[in-house]
Amino acid sequence: MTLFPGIFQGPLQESILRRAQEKGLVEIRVHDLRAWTHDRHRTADDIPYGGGSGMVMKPEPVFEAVDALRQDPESRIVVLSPQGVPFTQEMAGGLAQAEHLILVCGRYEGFDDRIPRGLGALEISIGDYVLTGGELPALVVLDAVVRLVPGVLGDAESAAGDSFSAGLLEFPQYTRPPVYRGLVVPAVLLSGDHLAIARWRRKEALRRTRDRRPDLLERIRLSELDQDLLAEIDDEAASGGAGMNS
Ligand code: J9Q
Repeated sequence: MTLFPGIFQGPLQESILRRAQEKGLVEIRVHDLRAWTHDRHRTADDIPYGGGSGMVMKPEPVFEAVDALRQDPESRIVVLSPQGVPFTQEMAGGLAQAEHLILVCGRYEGFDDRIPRGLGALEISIGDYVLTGGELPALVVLDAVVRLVPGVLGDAESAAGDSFSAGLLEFPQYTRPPVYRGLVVPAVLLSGDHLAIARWRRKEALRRTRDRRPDLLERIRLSELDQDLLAEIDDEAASGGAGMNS
């Protein structure tokens, strides 16, 4: 449910979201909230009680839309909002189990708080940045959820998808050609030594994760090998590795 249904037209008609619908695995409908307004100006928002700047989404259109669209008590209602709980892969997995989801998009200043409270909605944020509305967050949630619906991904794609949930960032990937504009593919990947490749990949995944997402590294249990690999990385830095001159 949105005040800007046009935003959804492109993304729903490409790639995985398109294929999932074509295969009949999901049905996605976009509803204009203004269809549930009753005044001449099709008013969906109003000034905040208590004063302040900006406008607040009115409860009536949202409640009436949900009343009309709710299929059964099992329908899960999601409100996209900067005040929501952070969206995770785990939540995507939970939402993918639902028979029916209703995603409610609002504009920036937010909803009358009776909307999420009264609807028993799950309030979700996709991250800490300022956006103009919940439409792009809703598409993010939709993409993450739909690809977890059984049958949506091919076998190759499903197998590959697992690695983020393993808790580390992905290792660096390369494809042909072996040298491009003077940039080389690490020699080990061309060596055919599968054990050495697996070790290199684990090491680079650890390096990246510690550099870029130390929060992730703290959440997983490191094996003896992992600890050795991290120690090797530290030694490289000490003895003048990448980024050091001389
Ligand atoms: C509705 N910034 O931001 C991050 N997750 C959701 C949002 C959001 C926003 C504005 C309006 C949702």
